[in-house]
Amino acid sequence: MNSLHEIAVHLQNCRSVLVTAHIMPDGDAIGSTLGLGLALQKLGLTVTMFSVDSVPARYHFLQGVEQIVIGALPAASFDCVLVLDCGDHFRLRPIWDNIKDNFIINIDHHPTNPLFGHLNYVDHQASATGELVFGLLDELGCELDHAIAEALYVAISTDTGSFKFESTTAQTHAIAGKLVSAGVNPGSITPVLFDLRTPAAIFILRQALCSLTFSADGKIASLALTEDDMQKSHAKDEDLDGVVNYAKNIQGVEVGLIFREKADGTVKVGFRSHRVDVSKIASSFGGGGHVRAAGCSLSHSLQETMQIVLAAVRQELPV
Ligand SMILES: [Mn+2]
Repeated sequence: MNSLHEIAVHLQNCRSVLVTAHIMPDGDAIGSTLGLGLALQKLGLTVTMFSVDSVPARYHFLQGVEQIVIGALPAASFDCVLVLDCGDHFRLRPIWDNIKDNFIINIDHHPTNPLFGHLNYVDHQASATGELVFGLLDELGCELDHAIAEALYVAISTDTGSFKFESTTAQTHAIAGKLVSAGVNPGSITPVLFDLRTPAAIFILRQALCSLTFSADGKIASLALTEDDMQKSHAKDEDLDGVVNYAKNIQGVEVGLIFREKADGTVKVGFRSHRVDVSKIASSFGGGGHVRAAGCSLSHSLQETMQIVLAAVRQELPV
């Protein structure tokens, strides 16, 4: 493992960089990409910010977000590729073959990260990759402006569920404090990030709640959505953000699950837990994540996937 200082020194010798994060980006992926990308631009580098999948609408207010190139990787050469918030290189699957021969810098906070970069900085104590980007900007001597601060604030506040997850530390709040000092207004951003819902998100939430089932004496709560449910609700993947928490937050539940049948025949599974290490369970199915929030995809029918995953979760329940 390397230090942020080593990464900063390396970047000072780069001229053209690609900054990217995982597929189906969340607030940490977008905020970290944008925060670091804008900062490196300020330091005079030629920066391409890239995301395989589109930026969820709730992050469109961020300044500079329109600079993030979506979908097809530009045919340019880069001195290095900064990969942010990717628990493993599979989370960059659609472009990995095109970037893997570049010099890769891997900055992440997932405990399952196998250190796939040439330089790696993985700190699973950090609440968000945004915290690590903040540390890197400090090493680079980059002054925060409003756009950078807002991007990093979005990264950190979304990955901590608005500073309420256990991953939130004194350091998290100290960094957030500095971002507020740099001009971020939590009172105007937080409702946009956490409260505002599209009609489609409410329709798919209703559908998800109708599918609620319990197993293991009420210790596991599952939600299941078919592709048909998604289409009828006109819901996009981003409309499912946080829906799994309705299962997790039921009294007596140890593990909340959401099963989402996808058009390609796979079933995506989201895990949330209070005590159980769900990253271990997700990893056993080729996925990954954090101890209390993880995910994986299986190539079985919805019913079969539910049986397989529920059996695995039952094994891990506290006695
Ligand atoms: Mn993250």
